[in-house]
Amino acid sequence: MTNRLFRLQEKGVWHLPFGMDADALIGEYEVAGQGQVFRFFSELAGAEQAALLEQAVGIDLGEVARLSCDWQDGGIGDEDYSSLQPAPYKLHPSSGGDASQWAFASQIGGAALRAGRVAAFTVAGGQGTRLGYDGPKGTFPATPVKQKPLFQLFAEKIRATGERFGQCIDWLIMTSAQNDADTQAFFESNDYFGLESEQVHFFMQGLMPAVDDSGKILMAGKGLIAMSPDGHGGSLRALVRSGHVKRLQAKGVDTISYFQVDNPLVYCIDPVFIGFHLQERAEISSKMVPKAYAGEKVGHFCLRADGRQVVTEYSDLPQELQEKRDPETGDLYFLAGSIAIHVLDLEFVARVGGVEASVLTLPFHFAHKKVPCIDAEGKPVQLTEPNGIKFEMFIFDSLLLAERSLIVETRREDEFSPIKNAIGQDSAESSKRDQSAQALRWLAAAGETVRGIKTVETSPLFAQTETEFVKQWQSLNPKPDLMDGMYLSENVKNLKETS
Ligand code: UD2
Repeated sequence: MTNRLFRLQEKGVWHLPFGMDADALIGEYEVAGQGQVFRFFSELAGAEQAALLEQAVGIDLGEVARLSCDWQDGGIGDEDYSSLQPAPYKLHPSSGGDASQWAFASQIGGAALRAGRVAAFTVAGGQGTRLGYDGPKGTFPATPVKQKPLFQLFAEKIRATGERFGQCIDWLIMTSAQNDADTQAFFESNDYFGLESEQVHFFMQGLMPAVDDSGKILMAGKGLIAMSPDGHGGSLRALVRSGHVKRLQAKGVDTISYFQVDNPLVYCIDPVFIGFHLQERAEISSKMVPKAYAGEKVGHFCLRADGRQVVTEYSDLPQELQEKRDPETGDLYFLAGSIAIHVLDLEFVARVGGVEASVLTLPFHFAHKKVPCIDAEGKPVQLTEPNGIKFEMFIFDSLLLAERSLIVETRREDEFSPIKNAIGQDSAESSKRDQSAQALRWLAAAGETVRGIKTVETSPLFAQTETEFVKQWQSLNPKPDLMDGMYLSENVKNLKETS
């Protein structure tokens, strides 16, 4: 069924796709035991009726019924965790990996970038509830000196990589119904942060209805189904449905560099990572860092007894396994933490996200949450505890569907310091500190003494890696004075912030 309702009213009957009319759709809901969705239909104005029908026609009632049964049967949490082993990964040179392999991978990735085979992809549909920020998370001020919003930082990284490899790199941004308009307006009012508007592509992720414990679809209002985003795993479906997979394939793109909206340190398009991915002919590749501590809120890369790699989320892996140590090294046994950076093969996206992918779809996870809703009288329910189940797909579950996958180590200080919480760990404060620390390490690598300096920011247009930085810095003549609050821009202006 398509999401689009033909907005045609003839003799009082709303005509739906494939010859289905409103009465037939309402009948379908009744047969499925979901008649409550249309309980107040006759009280609604014409436009409200149309809006409800449009919402209803996009819901796959069979899928909702199946998921509700799964939830009632205890969810998908029947994994045999005791048989899990740590997944193997490619060691970073700083951990003993072979530096020559990394150099070779960089050449392969660089060639793919020069050939225009790579697009960038950000999932930005989340609501940022933990951060307590009112607005799309990508608009959040994230950098230590300039307070650049996350979207600007990523735009500059993509621009820098594009300039380096002589390509106008496409950037796909997945939004959700809640933040799409604000996100697009933000880019427009900021002139796309130096990118061409044609290279930035927004599309909305899908929605799923929330249900109560008995599988009944909850209503947010008399004419409004309680819907919520279908998780970042929904991006695969949305990429296909939005037409971007076909469009990218037509222009010769076959590789997508995926990252989340919350991590200012991410190397958005890493030639080495892309090179490894292509060399291994992987369908999905993932970056890992050794977990900082047992309870760190990241997924764990594990190997199942059938040889498949999986990510087991922090909320699923039993605590004793999260804390288990390797008796020989003393390291955490499940050391490899997922930082949600992937490279995806576009054919794989088409296969897993395609409409015909009934067998090959991602599983849904269940979140028991407080879902604002109305009761049988149409009155708002006062919620004291979770009343509903939300369904979400996770991108990393596509590992289970991949013929070939790869995990590559990166250094936390180079690439992972997300902004998730208002204060403390993984907050703007901790991330800004880590961004400054990176710039200071790069200055030290360039031979400078950085004692007494705490806050420094480097524009991605100046350098994106330590190697680039050292080269750039050494080419500066004269060099700027080192000082706290220094900003190294594209052309090394405005070195000292005044505000
Ligand atoms: C995610 C991973 C975790 C680890 C961590 C690293 C999950 C379930 N867990 O944890 O294993 O890798 O990140 O930082 O992903 N998003 C959407 N649409 C949605 C939901 C989320 O676009 O419907 C985006 C969201 O905007 C953000 C990203 O997905 O960019 C992560 O979402 P999250 O904050 O819910 O994930 P988190 O921090 O629990």
